[in-house]
Amino acid sequence: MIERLTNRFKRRAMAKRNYIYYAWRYIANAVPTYHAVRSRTVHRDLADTNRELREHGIVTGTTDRFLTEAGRVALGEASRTILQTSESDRVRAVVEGAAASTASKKDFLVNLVKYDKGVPPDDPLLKVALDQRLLEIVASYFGLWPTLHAMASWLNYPTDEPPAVSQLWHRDPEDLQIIKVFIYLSDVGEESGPFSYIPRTHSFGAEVERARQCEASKRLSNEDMSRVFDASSWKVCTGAAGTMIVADTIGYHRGGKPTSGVRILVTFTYTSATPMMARKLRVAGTPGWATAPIQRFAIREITGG
Ligand SMILES: O=C(O)CCC(=O)C(=O)O
Repeated sequence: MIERLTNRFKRRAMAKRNYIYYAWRYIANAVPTYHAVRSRTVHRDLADTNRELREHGIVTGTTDRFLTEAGRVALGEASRTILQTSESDRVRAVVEGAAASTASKKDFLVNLVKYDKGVPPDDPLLKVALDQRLLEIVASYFGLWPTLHAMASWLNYPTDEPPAVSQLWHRDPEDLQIIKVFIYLSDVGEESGPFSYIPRTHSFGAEVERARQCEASKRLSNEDMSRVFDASSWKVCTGAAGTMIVADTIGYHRGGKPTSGVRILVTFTYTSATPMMARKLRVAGTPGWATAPIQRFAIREITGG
């Protein structure tokens, strides 16, 4: 029922809170909304971050802005393994064109983590995705406790092909509101294919009406986009390794198309409890360390052997 309603807003931003939004938040997501309203937040220094995210649809910074100390330690552990994998023969062969990409439809990236048997419960990347500070930021943005929908690590490499799929400007389809987090594990300059975003084109953002001019096509080139939003208004997220981006990807964005070198990152997707696209994520066991209710909620129904 709720999917029938929310589907009308798939890949669209809402200008105002309408009855579909209220049904999504207060009826379909009554439980996570109740939790967000009733629970005490642990981190009390997030007002500026939450305000920036609400207003612009995107907030960037170093990891200490978004993660607890424990989350940063886990990120260090995860990135050591991921960076090692990025130098393996398998990955080099793909980057050098001697083997096919590991990502369906995206022959410009390699998946650096594989969770064929589910995410191990003690996986350091899971600890980052369930970091309590990060979850509280997402909960404040949604107004409900988030669900962890997906996690991945990518290496993007240059190709001779024109920009395709996520390399073109688009809105994401997973839910009425979505938060994607990107953490760069390599330095990302203009040539490395930085994540780019058009601020205020997320739901309730000040540019939603103007962005309607883009909605006739699912994906837009830079040229098409610059007719509506001048390139000077694009937020191009270059940054050193350790740069973190938190964005509502209903807002217009496009992904990395490196022209030289590679871009390595980890990414998490958060939705409500009633996404329009089913989550494929599984956790192969119960993470005993995830003791906070907001953490357990984010992975409810997907844990176990
Ligand atoms: O590769 C990126 O920077 C962003 C990818 C993207 O567009 C997405 O995950 O929706």
